Amino acid sequence: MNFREFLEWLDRRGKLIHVRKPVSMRYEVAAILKSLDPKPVLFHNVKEYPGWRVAGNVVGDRSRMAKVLGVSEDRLLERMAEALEARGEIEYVDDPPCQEVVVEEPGLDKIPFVIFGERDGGPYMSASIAVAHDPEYGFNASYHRFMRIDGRRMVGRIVPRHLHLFIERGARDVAIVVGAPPSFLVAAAMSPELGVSELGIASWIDGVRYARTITHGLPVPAEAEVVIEGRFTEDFHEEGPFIDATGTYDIVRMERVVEVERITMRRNPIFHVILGAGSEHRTLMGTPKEASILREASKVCEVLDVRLTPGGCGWLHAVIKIRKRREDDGRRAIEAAFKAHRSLKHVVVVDEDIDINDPTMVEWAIATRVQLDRDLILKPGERGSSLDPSADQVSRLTCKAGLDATIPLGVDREKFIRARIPGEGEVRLGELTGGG
Ligand SMILES: [Mn+2]
Repeated sequence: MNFREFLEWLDRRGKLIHVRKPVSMRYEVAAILKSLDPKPVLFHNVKEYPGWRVAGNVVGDRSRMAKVLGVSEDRLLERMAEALEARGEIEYVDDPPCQEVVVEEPGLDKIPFVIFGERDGGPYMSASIAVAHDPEYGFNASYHRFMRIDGRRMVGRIVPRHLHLFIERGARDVAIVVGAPPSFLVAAAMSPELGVSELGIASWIDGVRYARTITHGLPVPAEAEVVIEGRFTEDFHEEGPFIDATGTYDIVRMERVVEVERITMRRNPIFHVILGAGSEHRTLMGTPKEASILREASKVCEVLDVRLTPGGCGWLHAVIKIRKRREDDGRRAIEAAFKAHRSLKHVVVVDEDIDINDPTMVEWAIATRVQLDRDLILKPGERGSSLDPSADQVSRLTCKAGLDATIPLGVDREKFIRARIPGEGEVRLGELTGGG
């Protein structure tokens, strides 16, 4: 399924909100996406960019992500963990839809970049996936926001992961995909080990096929809406501020400038916008990490489920539900979670009777099952997320902590189990007030 087919699928189910009134890419689109979050929205008329449509909040929740992976929601993490291990082939097609329109004199000022907030460093694209090649490690696909500098140049935030390494090793050619097939949106959000291609994972998920970019022959999804072909230059430019997953402004950094060489697109293109700190951002970013934690912690104890919680920005806080068999299962799960997700800051381990989708229940477990001198693991001086304003955002040094909120073994469990009142949950207000 390609990007517009996914929107059509949402539309058939009555989920897609069509905004036909002209809207501005300066604040207005972002404000609407935020107000309607996580509902998917298609903007038919953007004031500054005639001819474009813009879509946001697309893969905005777990059920939509499960649909992309072809499973029910309860199998989402399991399937995602399988995808992380998958090795798919990159197959090419001729005459790809993503090259229906070829712009040889590219002007980034004609592409609907967004201004999200008042302090934004410039107009941004946020659903942009960079494809690059390394002779030893193959093809990599990863999300990077890009800020427009002028008609030919932009600057992206290249966090020190695979693409960063490729550039250090000499890679300069880049293809930036916007409006990718959902399986590619999901695969590019994963962090398989170096040398495992996210492109192969996308084709494993639902058979995505690729086109070769005209300028450099890099593989991009054949049915992508827009492809920006360019090069990383030797120039650096300020990047930021930008509202990131924490909902706070990320700091300004000097980043490498990309020069655009050619733009290709489908006819009547749809530009994808990911709202920073919105549900789509957090779902795409966080769910693959939940799967990584599930996989790693399952090596040391029986893990039933994992969530990166909304209050923890879908990134910094994990809750792990286990079936406890040994006294140190909680501690083992905590250590495994930090190993699986390097940006994780706080993790809470709970028993199987706790609903990990309910923050109140998780807090209740902390309130009634924890003694901090026994159950808290503190890990100062660790390298964590660059997004956390309370940490050192340059060195990324932070204090991590794990909390084992499981019931100790060898105690009277009855003391810890939530008491139930017979008939609770079955009361119908209408029947009580109906009179008679
Ligand atoms: Mn990678």
